[in-house]
Amino acid sequence: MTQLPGNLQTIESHFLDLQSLHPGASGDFTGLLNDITFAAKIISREVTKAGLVDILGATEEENIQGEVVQKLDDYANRIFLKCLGKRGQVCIMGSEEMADPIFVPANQGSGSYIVVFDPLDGSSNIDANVSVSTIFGIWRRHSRRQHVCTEDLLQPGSELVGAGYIVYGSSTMFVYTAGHGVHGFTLDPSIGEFLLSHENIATPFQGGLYSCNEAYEPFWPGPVTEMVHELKRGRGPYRGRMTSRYIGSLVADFHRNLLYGGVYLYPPTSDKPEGKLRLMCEAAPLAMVVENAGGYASDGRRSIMDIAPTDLHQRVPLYIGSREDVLWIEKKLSEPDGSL
Ligand code: AHM
Ligand code: MG
Repeated sequence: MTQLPGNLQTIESHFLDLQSLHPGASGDFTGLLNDITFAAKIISREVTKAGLVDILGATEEENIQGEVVQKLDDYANRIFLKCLGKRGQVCIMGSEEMADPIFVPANQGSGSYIVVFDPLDGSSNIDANVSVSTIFGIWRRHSRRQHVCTEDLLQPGSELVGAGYIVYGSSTMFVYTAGHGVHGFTLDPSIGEFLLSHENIATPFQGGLYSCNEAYEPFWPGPVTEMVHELKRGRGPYRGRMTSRYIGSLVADFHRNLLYGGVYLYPPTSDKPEGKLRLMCEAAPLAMVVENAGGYASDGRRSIMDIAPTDLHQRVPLYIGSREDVLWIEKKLSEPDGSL
């Protein structure tokens, strides 16, 4: 007997299903997710043809983090700014590529949403055809004042109303959560649609993968080194032999561990006591994703979701992935002789 194929669902129809869970919703949030999807398709098109056109290489300009901006970073940033909030849903946009947030003037709409994004994370991998990604977090504006300000922007991860990422890899995947599960969509480039491919992603409670840049071990705090050694010796929550996997592209590492189980860590080092990754545009959105998939994210002492940012570009140490693994790491690092 011929088997009927499963239902095909586009990402847009998934967003509409989400909206129907909130009777009375204005449609602004749905519109915003659609705008992000549209930006993702354009960026995906450029990333996948990057090897064909003369777009590779650096612009020679430095971003706020002091890193050389790759042309595709710059392009992805501009696409995001162009696509977001066209319908006036957004009041503040913050990007890893821009020193200052953009406050939308009150006379150009009174949007309820704040979007912070890393338009193209892992850009050092572009020339080697390794996966790169976009990360985004969406917060709701709480104040009623006429003009938005920094206070509206600086919210902890626990206040996120939506978050996700787009990974431009062997295929382009859009993964998001709005608090009702984590769902993944794969882009079918022939029809230009993201189709539901990974419904309700649940990450294993423990995993056999750990991902970190081990070249930094001599510069880690002693307790981090000890904890990683224990993990390798099988003294962590996972009972089997651990395996190391590190691409050096955050979302690619995170996404693999989300599906297979394991932990990604970017601890502090003596030269970077705050770590490298950014709280608002990288750590907090991924923390929301992992928590909605049953995992956990910590800075080594507390949940990433609980950290109130004081700056858009604030950095944070990150331990993220399978719940039991990250809780074990947090416990190890908070033992009396394990303090960071
Ligand atoms: P970026 O935002 O400048 O691209 O840097 C973030 C990237 C992450 O994708 C990756 O996990 C990390 O930096 C790798 O850093 P390192 O080379 O120090 O291991
Ligand atoms: Mg980044």
